[in-house]
Amino acid sequence: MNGDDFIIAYIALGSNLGDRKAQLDLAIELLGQAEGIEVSAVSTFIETAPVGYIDQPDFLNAVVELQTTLSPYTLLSVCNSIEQDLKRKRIVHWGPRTIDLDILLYGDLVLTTEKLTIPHPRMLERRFVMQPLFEIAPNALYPPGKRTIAELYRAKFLVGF
Ligand code: GSY
Repeated sequence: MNGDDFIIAYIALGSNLGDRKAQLDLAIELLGQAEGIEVSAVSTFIETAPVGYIDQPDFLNAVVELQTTLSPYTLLSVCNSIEQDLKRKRIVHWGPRTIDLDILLYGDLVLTTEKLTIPHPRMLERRFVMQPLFEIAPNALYPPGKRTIAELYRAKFLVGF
């Protein structure tokens, strides 16, 4: 990536069908190959029980840190294209699978539109997001209040810390 004007963004990834690790690996590789994106950190992949609709297989979840010159909407398009690419390949290669890529944070941007909400509206309540995010970015700031991810993670998930 050329130029110095990049934004640090965080993306959550989750897969719960097929070869989950291969799908996360491929999604991260495709993110890194996209014009205007450099992957600067990758969390541990963690196995998590489904949240919300619980009658489905366990997930493999991760969070990546990006340095990007893309706008939030272009970054969303890249994420959606990678999801679609991986879902299409399913038919040919590996059997059923799914992958989700969600933008969590994009610098200090706060955005609420029909298409995109940043920070991600449910990230703070999701351990499968906050744990890997805390691992790679404890000092990242959650806008607009600007508490750190470490503070928010500990307050919600490490009671008594
Ligand atoms: O986009 C989130 C997809 N998802 C997940 C997930 O990634 N992990 C876990 N543990 N539960 C989930 N429920 C949904 S929906």
